[in-house]
Amino acid sequence: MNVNDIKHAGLKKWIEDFAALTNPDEIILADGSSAQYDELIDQQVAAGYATRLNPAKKPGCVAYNSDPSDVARVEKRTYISSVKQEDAGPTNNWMDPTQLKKEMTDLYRGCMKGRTMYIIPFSMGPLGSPISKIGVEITDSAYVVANMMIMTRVGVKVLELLGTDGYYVPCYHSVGKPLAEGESDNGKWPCAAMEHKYISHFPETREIWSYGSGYGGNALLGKKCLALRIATVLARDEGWLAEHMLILKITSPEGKSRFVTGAFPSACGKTNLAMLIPTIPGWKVETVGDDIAWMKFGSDGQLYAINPEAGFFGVAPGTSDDSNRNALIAASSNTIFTNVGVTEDKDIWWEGIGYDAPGKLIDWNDNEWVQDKTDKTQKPAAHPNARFTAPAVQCPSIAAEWEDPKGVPVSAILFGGRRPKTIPLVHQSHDWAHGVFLGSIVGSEVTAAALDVKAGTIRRDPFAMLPFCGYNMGDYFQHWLDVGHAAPDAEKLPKIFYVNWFRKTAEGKWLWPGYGENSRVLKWVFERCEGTAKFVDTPIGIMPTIDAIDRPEGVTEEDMKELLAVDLDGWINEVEDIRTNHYPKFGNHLPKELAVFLDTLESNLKAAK
Ligand code: GTP
Ligand code: SPV
Ligand code: MN
Repeated sequence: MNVNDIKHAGLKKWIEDFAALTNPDEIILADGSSAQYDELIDQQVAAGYATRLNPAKKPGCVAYNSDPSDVARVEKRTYISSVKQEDAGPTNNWMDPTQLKKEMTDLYRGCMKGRTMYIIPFSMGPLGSPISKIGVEITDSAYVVANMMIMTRVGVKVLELLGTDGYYVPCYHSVGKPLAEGESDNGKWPCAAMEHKYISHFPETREIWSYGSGYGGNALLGKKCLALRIATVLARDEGWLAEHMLILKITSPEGKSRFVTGAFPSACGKTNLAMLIPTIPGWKVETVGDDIAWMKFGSDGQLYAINPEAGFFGVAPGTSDDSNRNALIAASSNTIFTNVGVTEDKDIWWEGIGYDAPGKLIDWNDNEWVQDKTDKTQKPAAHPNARFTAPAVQCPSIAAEWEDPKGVPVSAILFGGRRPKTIPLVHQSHDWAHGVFLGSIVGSEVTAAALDVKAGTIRRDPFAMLPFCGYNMGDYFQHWLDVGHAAPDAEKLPKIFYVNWFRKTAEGKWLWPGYGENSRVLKWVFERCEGTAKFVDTPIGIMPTIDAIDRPEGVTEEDMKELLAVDLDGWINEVEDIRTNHYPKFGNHLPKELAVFLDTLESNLKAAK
């Protein structure tokens, strides 16, 4: 099938108009077939953009290296272009939509010259599910097409669902590097200069316009752009939740299963938690999703979650047989690696993969690289935000329900982030509204997942949604409160917890081993849902008693006391920071209910001192 066979007149005209503007050499429809996928990858390998990996070690896999300037999301170039600036709120970049569209139209003019335009019809969520949303991405990047084919459901079936007049979210994407007559990329990753990169969202008209970057969330527009920024707007209007959350299934030794979602900021452990292998005997964890959850009430009054994605775009460094074996297996075939090291026998390697680099590598900058463990200043072979794009079905821990169109019933929601101090291993809210308060105050050390924010510093990242909310974050807090109020049965609302795997000692060592050992905390969460866990009420919320969570090897009773202590002074500083630097940003969009929770927390802490 090609573009001329498209039966949807509106879609056809939209494609023709953009082709007239961008002037590509040819237009190809992504039909979703594996033959087309293979052909695309072969072309890319032949043109020098990608390296085919050793079929005996990594069958069906390729490795790409990006341009060194194009390695992560660019938050400063990401816009929520609502008609009114107030609707984008204090945490988003804003430009007037008319002006932004004019600037971007000038950039798009002729931008696909010398390139192929691909049309990608895709579904976020299982094909035909009432919760799913359809988008069509137009791109001039074959890398984007191949990634979208793993991350979403792509192809002719989506066009069939659209019929002659079905609704889709229109998504424009260009790498922003037209080729002059006879010019070629010479196998180099094409992208535009930083000041020409735009990741733009028009919430009123539900459009996505992206220009200048080929990497991850900037370019795979189904993920952060559609499934979060545009979906948050749809969710607000339609009474549901679109969230930056993993979804997991946990089963007790007695065979009872519950589903848990968790919102942690980028590169703060969602993929790892979703795929964890419990260290506690008899317990089982399975994976429904690792990055995004869409949640709606079912007719039984329960909140149900679906994973709108079909693959994992996971952080590679730190992924090892010890830390996340399921991810390694998921990414052992039919996977695209970006910005990792490649060995001489065409296998992959990265920092924290669990073994030393075998011989000479080609690093993510295309240079020869030999590991020198005596050189503490040696640059890494893999970029810290290097990623694997792997089909979800290949994950050994994938849950049977992962594609169930009605979703999975959610018993508990976790919030968390990287906090070396103050925030305990786990505490629980008293109810939904108090849980919304906990979500609203989440802070985390910044990671390498975004390019232009300073890694290592702590910033507030409410609900792990700071870079992903498509409207005023104050109104988003209110929407969460409203969802609680609208619940058909408050008793059936998920319980809300705040976790922190990232406490450090004064010497900078992890106080908690994390990874599989996090199953101990999940067990307590499970038991809270059952009503069987041991707990105490504290000034910050409900917490496990010191003996409620079995200690992992290497964690002393002293460590456990520190992990589960309420650090009164630390929390008083926290309150002070929220009061001065965080909440005031939202002005009169801050729900009064949340300001009251902050007052109560402060008086609880002062009373306990
Ligand atoms: P995004 O895909 O960017 O949204 O990230 P994510 O939230 O899925 O993070 P991911 O699970 O990929 O983890 C990111 C980094 O955190 C990796 O380097 C992990 O090794 C590390 N990490 C994950 N879980 C833990 C944990 O429990 N303890 C510690 N210390 N590190 C962890
Ligand atoms: C994140 O940064 O949260 C990611 C990677 O999941 S990206 O798709 O680039 O947004
Ligand atoms: Mn993410």
